[in-house]
Amino acid sequence: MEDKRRRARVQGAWAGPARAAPRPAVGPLVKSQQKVNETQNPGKFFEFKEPTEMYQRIPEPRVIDSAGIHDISTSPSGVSRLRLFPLFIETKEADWMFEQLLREVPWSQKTNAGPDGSYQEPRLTCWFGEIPYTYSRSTMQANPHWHPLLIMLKDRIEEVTGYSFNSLLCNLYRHDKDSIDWHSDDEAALSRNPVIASLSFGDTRSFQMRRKPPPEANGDFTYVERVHVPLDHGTLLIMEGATQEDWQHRVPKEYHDRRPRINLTFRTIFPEANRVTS
Ligand SMILES: O=C(O)CCC(=O)C(=O)O
Repeated sequence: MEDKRRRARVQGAWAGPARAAPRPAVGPLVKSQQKVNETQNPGKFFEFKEPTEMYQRIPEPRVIDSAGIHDISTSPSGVSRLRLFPLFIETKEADWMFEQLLREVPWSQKTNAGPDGSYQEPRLTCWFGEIPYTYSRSTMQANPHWHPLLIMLKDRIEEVTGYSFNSLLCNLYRHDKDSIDWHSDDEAALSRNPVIASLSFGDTRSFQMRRKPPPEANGDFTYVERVHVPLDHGTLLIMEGATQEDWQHRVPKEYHDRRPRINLTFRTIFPEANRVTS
């Protein structure tokens, strides 16, 4: 037993079988043996090194699912603000509205121009408004033929929020693999600090936001703040202030089955001549 204890003291763990011959003094033995082992088994011995870089934590996303005003950031561009109205449209009413929009909106698949050529959007869309809307280097032509239900919804949102809108981009996510990638609604036609009213029907999808990184991050989004908003049947989300300047958003593909979802984003488009460019 005494021999076992001695070996434990020397090496910090039980060593090999006891040897009959006496050993030299403990200190030098440890050092010289460690040296041999380090060269024979590189990487097996723990060596403390001062960290050369600051440890940076990847923040957990903030989940916003309660009614009210949520200021998600403040910067020199201003406050980025979300307003959430769960059950803005009561469920029974939302049910028939969803069915009607699914059937009667003239949905189509838009083709955009990307750096690697043209691609079809992984969702269906429809544009309503007197002014054409261009994003991802492809234009949706003016379409003044508003569906009466959409006019009714626009009026309701305007009444409650006090904002007014002249255009609407409708998105139909047919299933879990339909999505919209990271972007900001920051086209010049929307002017500065646009207010976007986003009304959802159908299956719940995760609306995800990430803050744009500071210039020194060189476009690396790893450590930026994130916000997740589950958008369910009848929920209204208003994005305002610096939200489009300071944040991006997306609706990612899902790994589990999702039934169809319709999202209506009411916006104000400014004619070319009146755009605020700063
Ligand atoms: O479907 C959504 O909730 C988001 C739609 C969107 O990001 C957009 O139309 O720009």
